[in-house]
Amino acid sequence: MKITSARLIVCSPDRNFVTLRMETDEGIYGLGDATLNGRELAVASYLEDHVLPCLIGRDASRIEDIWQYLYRGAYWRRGPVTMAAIGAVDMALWDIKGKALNTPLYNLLGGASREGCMVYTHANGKDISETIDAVQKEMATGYVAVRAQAGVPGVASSYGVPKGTSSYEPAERGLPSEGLWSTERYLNFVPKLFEQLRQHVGEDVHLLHDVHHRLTPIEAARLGKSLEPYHLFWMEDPTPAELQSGFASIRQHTTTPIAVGEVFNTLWDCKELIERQLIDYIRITVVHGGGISHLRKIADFADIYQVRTGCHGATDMSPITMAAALHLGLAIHNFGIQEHMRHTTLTDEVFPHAYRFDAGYMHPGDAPGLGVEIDEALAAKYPYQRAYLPIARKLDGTLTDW
Ligand code: EZ4
Ligand code: CO
Repeated sequence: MKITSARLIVCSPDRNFVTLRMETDEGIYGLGDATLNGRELAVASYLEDHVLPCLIGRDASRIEDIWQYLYRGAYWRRGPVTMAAIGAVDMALWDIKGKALNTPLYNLLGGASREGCMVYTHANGKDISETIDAVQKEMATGYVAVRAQAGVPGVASSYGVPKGTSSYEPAERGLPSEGLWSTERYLNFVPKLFEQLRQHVGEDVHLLHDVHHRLTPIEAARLGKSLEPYHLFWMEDPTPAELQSGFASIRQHTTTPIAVGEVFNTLWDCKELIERQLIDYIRITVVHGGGISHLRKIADFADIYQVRTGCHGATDMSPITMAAALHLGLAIHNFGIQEHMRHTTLTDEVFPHAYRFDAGYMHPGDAPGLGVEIDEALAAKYPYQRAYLPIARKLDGTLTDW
């Protein structure tokens, strides 16, 4: 089965998505997600100008060989743009293989290891009481795990808290906005948030929290320690992870589980973190981690060290990545949890999909391949719009890590 053509669909149904569509001479096509939040067109160009021309005429069944060809053959390795492009090609090829064999992707990855993938969603509020309401609302919808973020008193526009009344979306259209940050106020506030939360929602629901790389290791250690009474499912991205050994000091001080990796793109970004058992959950996901083929390798490596997966699943992972993550999550032994930030109705209409949510768990469905389509006519009505993640500065103007 030969690849006959491949093209990109760039659209913005409420937010930007870059989608690869690959056709074969047997009439089977595959879809891949290539969305890199705030840098979308760089990946589109990488694919269109440098990758897709090399793929025409190649055997679509040789997924591993094409992966190695793109990773090793480019000479320039790794990085989010490169790995998102490889990820899109890899997803499309797995989609084609599933359709060719008439079976859902999870079946090709070893079959289901569980009935469904536990997911967590987001609850955000401008203060503690709004956040408690938001967590209770998500629990009522059926979620058994919820990430809680609240506005920090004295810190304008805190991470994860929507401006106005619209639902939270990490990217904002136009040029990047700049918010303020105070580590001192944050560290004093967060334990109060979770103390109140546990009082109101009880002990059973899993609570998670995202620090978004804004602390030093010793500050993160203090936070983890102060949150121990409220037994979080995890503390996410406590400190920037370029320095992997930095996590050792967090580990020495706290039993709060640690999740990291949504900005990683290969195993090499987390090798030491996993090998030294400095983390509990690895958050790298299919699109940004070089596709299903590479993520499977990371998950298998992590399994040896009792590290489980907790794939990034914010709205910038298109429904194609969401499906891929659910197929992988259903199949691998060391699945931990999957992030599920619901897409807007319009996004779901552009990407009709077989995956479904039921009582806190998600299933990828049994359609052949990934089980996601794209309505190109609808997508065409929503062209790309420039958008960025916001930037934050400390009270004295210093740029934060995020
Ligand atoms: O900043 O998806 O856990 N989720 C997050 C998100 C990420 C964006 C990055 O594109 O941290 O808000
Ligand atoms: Co995060």
